Amino acid sequence: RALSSRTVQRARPFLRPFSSTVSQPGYVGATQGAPRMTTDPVPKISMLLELRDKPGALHEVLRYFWKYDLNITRLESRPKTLNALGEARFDFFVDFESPSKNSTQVSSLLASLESMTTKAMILDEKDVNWFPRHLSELDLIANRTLDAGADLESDHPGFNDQVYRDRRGELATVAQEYVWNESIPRIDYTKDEVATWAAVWDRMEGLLEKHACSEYKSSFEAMKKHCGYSRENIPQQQDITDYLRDKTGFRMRPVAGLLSSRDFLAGLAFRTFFSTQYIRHHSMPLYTPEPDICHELLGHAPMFADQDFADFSQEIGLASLGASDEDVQKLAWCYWHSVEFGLCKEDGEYKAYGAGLLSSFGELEYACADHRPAGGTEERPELKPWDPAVAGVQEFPITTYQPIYFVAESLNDAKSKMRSFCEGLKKPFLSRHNPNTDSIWVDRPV
Ligand code: HBI
Ligand code: FE
Repeated sequence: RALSSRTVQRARPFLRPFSSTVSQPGYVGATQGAPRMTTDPVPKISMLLELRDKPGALHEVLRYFWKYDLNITRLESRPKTLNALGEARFDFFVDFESPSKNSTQVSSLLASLESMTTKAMILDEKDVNWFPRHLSELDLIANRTLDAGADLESDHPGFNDQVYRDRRGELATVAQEYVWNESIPRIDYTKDEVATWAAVWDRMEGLLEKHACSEYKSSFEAMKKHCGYSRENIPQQQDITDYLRDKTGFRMRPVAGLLSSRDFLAGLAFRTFFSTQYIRHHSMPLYTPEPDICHELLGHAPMFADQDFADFSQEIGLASLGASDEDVQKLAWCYWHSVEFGLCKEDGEYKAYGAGLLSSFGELEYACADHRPAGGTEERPELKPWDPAVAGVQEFPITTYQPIYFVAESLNDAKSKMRSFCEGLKKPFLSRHNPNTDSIWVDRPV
């Protein structure tokens, strides 16, 4: 069994003072070289190695540091959960002295380690993108909307309606002025707005009963009781937040419009869902080209009352913090194929847990209806088992129904597959959320 951090840090705390002396200048570690008596600190390189959990795995790897005369100053291990194939792995963080990461010794070391590790990388702090560390720092990203929140495209149903445009401007301002520790302003929705909400409600209610997953249905019922969900009333974000915070610690936060994937996913790391407050144009109550309150409150909000789903969403958010652009895209595509369009199995039937489905009467039916081969020429979507490695690179259309849906065995299965996938991403540090301080804890300096 590979050395576990528990063995080192808990069972033998007395070893700690000794291990720290290893990094003192002048100490001769496991190198063959002559003792160095200089007091100049030698530059250090940090490396992440992922190893299979088997006897001797660490020993095999460490030999090469010795072989290339690289002096190790710190060694830390961290067990990982089983990967998709059920294999146990360990991450090892190794610091060693070297004047440059481009030296021949370091290149030789990397080349040698390639074949005996499942991942070997130099951790370069300059590569880490900035990310919020505390809930209050969501204020710094909340207004970086891609559109201004109120500028409508010429093909938007409300483009020629000045009253609608003014209202959009007003609600955009409410969102832009919101500060993280205030309570969320209550919106006094107009009669017309409530009528649009009711039109969507009437079309969705029966379909949700038939095709929504059981977690959604029970939360939805509870939210009718506790947060003002009804066909005559558009619920308020603060009431939903109060309810969700008791259930799963999730909260809503107003946003004026679309955020970049990176900014939007960062909110999820803090169990925060950026939610619009405006409603679609009344001329087309069953269509919206952008997220609106019907999508956020009917599609997303009830799902965040489920613990597995809440954890699943936060998992994507935590993985996105400081990730490369490439990995953020993968996570955004996973989000799309799950949080927006995910299906799960329930007693042999396909049920929706994705908000894009739960708020679209046409597509909900299309995605969940009988999946036996159609008799005629009717188009049928393809179903694939939920696998983040596949979903993360699966392209999708945004203006038509999805040609492919990913099906999870359960929300718990969706979560554990997501967790293993996130652990496999090349990220030089691990981030966790501390709900007591609303901050992100990172396991090494970045
Ligand atoms: N921004 N405001 C907002 N709402 C979303 O639902 C949203 C977003 N930005 C990106 C996004 N969704 C997803 O499509 C993924 O890119 C994460
Ligand atoms: Fe959405």
